Amino acid sequence: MTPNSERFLSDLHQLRTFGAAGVGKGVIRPAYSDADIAARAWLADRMRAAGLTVQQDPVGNLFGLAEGRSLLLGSHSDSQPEGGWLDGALGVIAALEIARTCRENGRPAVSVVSFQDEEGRFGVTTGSAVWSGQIDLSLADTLTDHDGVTFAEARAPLAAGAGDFVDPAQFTGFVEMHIEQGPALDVADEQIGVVTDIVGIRDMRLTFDGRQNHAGTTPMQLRRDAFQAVSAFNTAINGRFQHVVSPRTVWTIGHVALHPNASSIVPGRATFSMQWRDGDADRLARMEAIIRTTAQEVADTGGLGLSFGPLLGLEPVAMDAALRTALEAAAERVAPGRWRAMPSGALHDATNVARLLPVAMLFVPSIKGISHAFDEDTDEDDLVAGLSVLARAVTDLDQD
Ligand code: HGY
Ligand code: MN
Ligand code: MN
Ligand code: MN
Repeated sequence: MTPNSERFLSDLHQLRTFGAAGVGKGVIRPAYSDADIAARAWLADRMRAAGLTVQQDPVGNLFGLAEGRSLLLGSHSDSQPEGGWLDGALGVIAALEIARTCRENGRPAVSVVSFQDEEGRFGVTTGSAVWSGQIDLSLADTLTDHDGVTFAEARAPLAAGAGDFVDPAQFTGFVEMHIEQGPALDVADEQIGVVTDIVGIRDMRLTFDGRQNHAGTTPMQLRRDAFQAVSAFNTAINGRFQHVVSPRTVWTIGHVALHPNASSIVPGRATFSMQWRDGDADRLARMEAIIRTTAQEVADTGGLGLSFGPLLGLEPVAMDAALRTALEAAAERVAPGRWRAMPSGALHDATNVARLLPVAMLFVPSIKGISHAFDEDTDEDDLVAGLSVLARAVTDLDQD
């Protein structure tokens, strides 16, 4: 079975026209934006043209279903607020091409999915988290984005015309192809990564409430400055984490909202995101304790109020041994000596789907290791190598 690499690349480039940023190949296609909805309508048409039955569920996860029991392939087609053209899109379009090729060859049955809000406008991998039961829909509906829009409000226009949640019992397993989003494969000039396990994540919003006041007349010692609290907190946790972390542990304050955010006003409130990731759930818990204690100390010292948003998270997961073996065998045939087994430091829908089905993932290189940025890219040869590995693995699994 040989997938059509020209058709695959053509569809991949067509998908990036939805929300094209006008900077390189970058896209702006956050979950439920007009660009995301338009891209999903186009994808649904492509699924139908491939002979699949389209079903969109109440949160906007888009499935193209084969008849009977099938392997599920896919990823997500929403992007970060500033994203690349391949993060998620690659796995969805590769799935579409494999499903199409399989139908043309008469077998095996392959279904396709594009999960919604993988990039966490509202939570962490929200669409697949709801589908898999990782979080209840009633809880997800209360989550807000950074502008205060709720998940319930964002999905309402889609939910009106949606079908039911797709029954996972019809799938035999899930395989997600993705870009690596880090430098390992590119630096080693390798073409394929077969994922061993995916890190765990914790994500929480914190708010310091101080006293909004005049920036010229308020003496420094009388201030209760919410930004100074964020700054002190950041310095303190960087020090305290050193006793707990491993070289692979990461943490990020990626979003800060100051109120009222003006040069001549001592900020009265600061709400910020705190995210941390590691392969060891105990370490994630120790970091959480440091975060909570440190934030409280900073608040008490500066006379500020402190509140915590809901703690969102996903546990570390290992990939299914049999699916992984199939990907490794296929990788060795397509790219002999130019592949490796490796962990994933990025989160993926596969983490949630692992609650329901055997899952596995394969990576292709990211040039210079760049992702979640407009200049994310991958060599065409590597994109096609990844597609070939996926096709071979799907064929081999069918023969087992
Ligand atoms: O942040 C992540 O790891 C994923 O791309 N959402
Ligand atoms: Mn992704
Ligand atoms: Mn991403
Ligand atoms: Mn290369």
